[in-house]
Amino acid sequence: MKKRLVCLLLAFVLLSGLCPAALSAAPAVPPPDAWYEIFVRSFYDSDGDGIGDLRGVTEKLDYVASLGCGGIWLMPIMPSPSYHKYDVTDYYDIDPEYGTLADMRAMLAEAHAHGMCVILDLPVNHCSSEHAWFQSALTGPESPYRSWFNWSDSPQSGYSEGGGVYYESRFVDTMPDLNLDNPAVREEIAAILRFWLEEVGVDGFRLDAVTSYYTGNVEQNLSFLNWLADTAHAIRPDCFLVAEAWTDLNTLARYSESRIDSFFTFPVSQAEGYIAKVLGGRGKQAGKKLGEYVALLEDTLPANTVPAPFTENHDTGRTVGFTGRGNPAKTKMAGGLLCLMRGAVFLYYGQEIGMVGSGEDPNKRIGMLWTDETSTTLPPPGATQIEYAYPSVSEQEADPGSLLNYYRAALRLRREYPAIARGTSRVLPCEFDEICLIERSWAGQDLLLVINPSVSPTQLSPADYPPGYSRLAASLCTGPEFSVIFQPEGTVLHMPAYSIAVLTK
Ligand SMILES: [Ca+2]
Repeated sequence: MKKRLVCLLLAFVLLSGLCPAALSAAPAVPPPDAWYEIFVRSFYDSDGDGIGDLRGVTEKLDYVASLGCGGIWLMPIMPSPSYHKYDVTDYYDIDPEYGTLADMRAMLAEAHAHGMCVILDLPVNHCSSEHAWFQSALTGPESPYRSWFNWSDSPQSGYSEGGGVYYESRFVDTMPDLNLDNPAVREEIAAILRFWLEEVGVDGFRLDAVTSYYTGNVEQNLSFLNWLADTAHAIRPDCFLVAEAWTDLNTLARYSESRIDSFFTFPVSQAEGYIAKVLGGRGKQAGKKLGEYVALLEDTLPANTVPAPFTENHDTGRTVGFTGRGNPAKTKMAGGLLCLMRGAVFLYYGQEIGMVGSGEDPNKRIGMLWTDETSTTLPPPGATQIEYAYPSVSEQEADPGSLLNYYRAALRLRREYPAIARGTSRVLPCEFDEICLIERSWAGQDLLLVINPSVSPTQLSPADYPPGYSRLAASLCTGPEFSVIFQPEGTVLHMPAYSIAVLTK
């Protein structure tokens, strides 16, 4: 325990960019402000069997650290009959495809030595139909596990037939929903949390499918989430919990009132999300739209929550799907806008090199392109599109103007100016619809973010931004041939297409 705290303190020191603590239970170490989601199977294969594994993750920790992400979210790693492993058959072990508990402990030790936190995907809405609990429950009402699941004598929506009766299975018949009202089930979940937090040493959890805990009942979901949060924080006050409530902004605001640290900000993500809408069309209103969306988030989500914005994850189309394969500048800008969001931002592996994928889930989860296509893991079963729109990691590392190096620069900006992730946020009026002005204040530092998410270069004279901001502290542009120019010092600000400037007083 002591060692972990030392590691987390080290993380705190190393990563100056940390987000506002919503950890209500204790004055805890705040979570990192940038995270990296890894699908272990498709990330890096250490032993040549074509399947990514935990040793592969360990080998690539330097790479994740080089991006500037202080946290890693591992998609499910527990034993499971499926390739995606969201249907667990044993909550206390590692799937042999990925390695062993010893590999996991070694990976955690190395991640902590890098100053990084690691959280585990935890699906407890359902388990696998092959789990011993469900196999026993299927034998009949006498099974001690019968009451661990929800049964019906008649067919109904969200139920599947098993042994002449019907069991709740909201996603698919191979994923029976657990009966979360059963005290024995809650006791088991508490033991699972304790095992991973105390005996293995993970730093928290990503909670899968929380709106399905009690389908259609937000109040019951909130009550269960509060129980989960209290249980986990009692085991380890500084563990980080981020939950998947795939829902609209107003419902997300209700969920965010719970004692869970953070919820993924789904309205920001995907082709229908805020960032895509800002970058859509010719972008004449892009700055104005961005300001409206940022203000909407600030006004709607409770102040004590850590927003967790993202543009893509394992269930969604990739970002390049809405920015366009032939539009590296817009693709960079989507990443730049994401990295300016308040809270804990989440990148999905391969996003930083512009990986593509849409349609069937396996297409969104193909092998990370490290060098060339012979360097990737085997495609997940069912993948129908295995193609890459942008060069590999090694090619992009060698190109200062690559998307990968843009992401690194954007995350460096976020780290160097913690007010971006943690500050109070105020959208300021602006004369130009192309431009968005956002003020962030944190720990005595005031920043002015000047953002041009449009294709129109724009000049701002001193009357167009608040007084006092006379220093161009940093800037981020999408093409090597452009830069933000502020001259004579503290007067006219020249913002190229798709550019970001950070001004200080
Ligand atoms: Ca392997």
